[in-house]
Amino acid sequence: MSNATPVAIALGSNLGDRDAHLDLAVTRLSEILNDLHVSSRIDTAPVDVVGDQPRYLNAAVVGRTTLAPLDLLLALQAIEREQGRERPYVNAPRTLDLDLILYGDRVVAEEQVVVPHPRFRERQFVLAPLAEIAPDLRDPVTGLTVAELLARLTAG
Ligand code: PH2
Ligand code: MG
Ligand code: MG
Repeated sequence: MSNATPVAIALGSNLGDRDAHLDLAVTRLSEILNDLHVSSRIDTAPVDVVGDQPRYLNAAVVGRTTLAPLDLLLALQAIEREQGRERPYVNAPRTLDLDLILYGDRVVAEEQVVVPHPRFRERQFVLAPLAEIAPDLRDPVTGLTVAELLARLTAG
């Protein structure tokens, strides 16, 4: 559906069979998004976490949706739960994390939905895979493309 909104989603896993969790996520995302493009996977050191945590497997997808932002978010959370996601504390190790990064050019700051993701501009583990599949996608807040955000981050 070409009039659907382009969205970007970041995937992360650092608990259990990381590849299997991302495989399932991609299968489910292909069921709810049109025109899905999937990045390669990168093994990354944990960022902003307390204590010793396993390394992450990160990836990104872009696709198109007619779901409203909150409905998309609820769908992502249902996929996380299907993979046994638990939330014992902030940034705890997780089987699967699906973060809504961009929803077209919409800027939403509501209690349940915040998009663009507030920290994605500082996160190489989000920008690098996203730049591989959608370098020209634009952040509505800074006006910069994903490729420009990544260049800015790696230059700084
Ligand atoms: N996710 C976090 C916190 N830290 N570090 C890496 N490398 N990859 C992540 O996906 C990640 C993280 C919170 O969601
Ligand atoms: Mg996250
Ligand atoms: Mg999350």
